[in-house]
Amino acid sequence: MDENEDKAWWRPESSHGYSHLLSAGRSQWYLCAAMCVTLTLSLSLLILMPSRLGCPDDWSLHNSSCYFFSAYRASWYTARDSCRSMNATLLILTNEEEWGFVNRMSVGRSFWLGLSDERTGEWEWVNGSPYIMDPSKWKPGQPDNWAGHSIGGTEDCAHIATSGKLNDNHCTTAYTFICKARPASN
Ligand SMILES: [Ca+2]
Repeated sequence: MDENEDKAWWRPESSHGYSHLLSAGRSQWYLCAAMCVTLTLSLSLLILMPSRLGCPDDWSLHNSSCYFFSAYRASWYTARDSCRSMNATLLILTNEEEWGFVNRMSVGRSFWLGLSDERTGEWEWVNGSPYIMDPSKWKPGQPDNWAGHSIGGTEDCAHIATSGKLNDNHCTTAYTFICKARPASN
């Protein structure tokens, strides 16, 4: 028996035994951590699940936006103000996909959208953002800013015509209209 062997009697475990204990402790810690993460995720899901995005009655939810297709007609100004009164904006289109959706939803009807050149002579969205002219979206020969209306003035507001293309018309013309809003959590 050498000196080292003699001192080994008080060790509760060999060095291999310690690592076994350490390894067991680590496993328990990992298990606890995994359970905590699972519990946290479960609670988060329970909290978040009921708060789904939703739109008011008579509005359509599409790609995280709410759309209101009015059943009544109004001038462009009244349409704009009506949308605002509902915490929405007269329709501002942001991409081709949205244009397709609105077109499908408005087949055979005329709707105002939030597009006008009345303020500056340049076409702009109702929130003041510039409109990039895309002739393919307009009826042939439009916008023509026609001045033959008996009420005077020209055509400064854009609507989606029954053909599914854009046309400019006198802003006081009565058309149905489309509002767009962010969905609310409910
Ligand atoms: Ca026109």
